[in-house]
Amino acid sequence: MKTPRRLIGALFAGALAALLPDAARAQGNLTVYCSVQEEWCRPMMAAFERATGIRVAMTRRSSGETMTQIRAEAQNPRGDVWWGGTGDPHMQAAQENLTVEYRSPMLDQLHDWAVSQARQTGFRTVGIYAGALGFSFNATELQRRRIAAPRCWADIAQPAFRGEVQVADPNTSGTAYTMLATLVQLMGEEPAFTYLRALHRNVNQYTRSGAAPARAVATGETLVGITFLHDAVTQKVNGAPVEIVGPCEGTGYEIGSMSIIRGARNMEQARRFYDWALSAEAQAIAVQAQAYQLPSNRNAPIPPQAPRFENIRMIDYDFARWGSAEERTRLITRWEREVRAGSR
Ligand code: S7P
Repeated sequence: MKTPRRLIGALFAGALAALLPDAARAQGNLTVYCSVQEEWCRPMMAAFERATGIRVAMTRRSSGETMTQIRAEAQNPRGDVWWGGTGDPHMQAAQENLTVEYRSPMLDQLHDWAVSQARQTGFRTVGIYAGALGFSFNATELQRRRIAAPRCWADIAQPAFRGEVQVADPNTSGTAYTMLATLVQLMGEEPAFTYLRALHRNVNQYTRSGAAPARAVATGETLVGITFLHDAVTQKVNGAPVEIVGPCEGTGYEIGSMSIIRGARNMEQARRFYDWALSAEAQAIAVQAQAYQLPSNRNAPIPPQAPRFENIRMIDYDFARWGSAEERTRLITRWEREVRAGSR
């Protein structure tokens, strides 16, 4: 039996809940695995909580790491939505049946490239942003050392850059896998691996996270960093002496993606997040978080600082092939054996 005081308390709480707007009431929980930068993950989750009253538990990890985690948890899924990160591992997750089909009513607001990502996977993933790959360099340091500004992939594999290039590890990083698949498509597989072995001699560190080399360029810790160009833009906007290069030979790009995890415990909330994250309003949060990708919603504002594809020599990246489980595993294994294991 409830005591009168408890009863009054319960009645009061019930009356209060009835008066609150929908968004302010607890509407359940959601676990999101986030693979963009922490600075963007946090305001996204906070805005979703404010808009819906759904409480979000968020974990941030690189794309490859998140893919590995989802696979490891397949028998007992803990996450509901995987938001952000390069498209290739999302496509692999779809192929491995780790994610589920969802046809959001928001699809008709998206650019073709975002919907095509969805179609290719039987609607198990969808594009949320796009960004070109390239590199950046620290202009002050470069000038101090009297090295000519690199403009091409070929330049940064030259002896002048020995120990001066940083890039992530494709085992953990979607950015680094995008580089691997880009070079193979651009040069052909054998020449690409010859190039990667030459580049390896110049690499001072393979980082876990894809955007880390852009931060290292900004501080002068490394001369050159291979990243998505928008990650270098963030550093430049913050005043770092950084120059950004779309390589002269051409380059690849990512379609950053979102997927619902198979066995999600909070499926209804996962779908609400999915729909909301595809809205122009949610995608506009990127700029406030200094994320300068191209948004997938046609009505979302394009940040003026965003590197535009029409100004860069782009390859026709084959996402279906290079996002497949077989090719992704094969390329990374070959890179481990023939590049990473080699001496510098
Ligand atoms: O910073 C944003 C971003 O570059 O990070 C994502 C990336 O996959 C996460 O980093 P990893 O390379 O460490 O996986 C990109 O999707 C996104 O544009």
